[in-house]
Amino acid sequence: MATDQWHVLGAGAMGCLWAAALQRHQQTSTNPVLLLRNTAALARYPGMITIESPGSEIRQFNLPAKAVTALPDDMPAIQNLLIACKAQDTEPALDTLAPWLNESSRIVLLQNGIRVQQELTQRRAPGTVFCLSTSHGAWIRHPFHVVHAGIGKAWLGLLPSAAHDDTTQALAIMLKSLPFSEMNVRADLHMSQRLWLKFAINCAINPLTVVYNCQNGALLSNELAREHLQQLCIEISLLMNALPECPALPDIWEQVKQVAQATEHNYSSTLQDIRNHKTTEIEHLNGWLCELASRHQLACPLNQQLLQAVRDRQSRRI
Ligand code: KPL
Repeated sequence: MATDQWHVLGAGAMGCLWAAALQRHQQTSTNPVLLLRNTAALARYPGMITIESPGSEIRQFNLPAKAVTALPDDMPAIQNLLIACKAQDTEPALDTLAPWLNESSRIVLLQNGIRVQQELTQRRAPGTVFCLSTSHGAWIRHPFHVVHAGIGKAWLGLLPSAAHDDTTQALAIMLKSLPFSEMNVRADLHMSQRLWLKFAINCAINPLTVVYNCQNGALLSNELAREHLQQLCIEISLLMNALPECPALPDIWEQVKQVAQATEHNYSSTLQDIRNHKTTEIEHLNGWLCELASRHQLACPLNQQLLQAVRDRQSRRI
């Protein structure tokens, strides 16, 4: 059996992008298998993924796919699983996949937030849960057809886990298995800090793009939104400084300004979900931050208001 067989869970923009890159990376080995939500999703799968990169031709990748809900009992254990579904869908999907996961199955998480990453790191065997944080920009033109709009970078790391001290070696092995060159993946030995910072940035940008119904850059150019963003960054910094589990982070307002500028034409993933009538990851962003704040009796009025505003928009599905 090939040692580097990959399964990719989730066929959104990131799932398709990484599945295609894995296939190119593993030309001489086994094709990655796309894991789809159910048999209805499988029936809609055209048998290939299409990737469109500005300035280069459209490429198609024939990848096998299976429905998570109809995997054969005798399927061998999954060796490597890249999870590209939303944060809130991860644990239910892993429960369904449990019969095909064993102690040595390696999991790579691509979600926004930090809660799922922390929980799985604690729950699964040491050194088997990896986190990927990426600045690649991609969106779905049609189902299974992705536009790779922004060529970015990706960072791979593990969160600290008491029983595992061989992080560097585990990372080096995993890095080789991923399409490190094509997707600009590099190892990060301080993944906790990177994920907390990304979490802080997402808690600032994502809900406000919903409230102002705008691209990321407009949060800086619209005076009212900019003032709101700055106040929110102050609250988030105070919270992050007070949370004992959060590592020291650089200035949140400066970091948020840089990301909003660099992604000025992007619609945040939360606003895209709202516009597409999908459930957002807000419970894993401001929802989780408010939960941590309440555990430590810290006030977070701005985060609470924004959480409620996104929940309202989500429940109205307009
Ligand atoms: O990660 C993002 C998201 O939209 O979820 C940002 C960094 C805000 C870019 O759009």
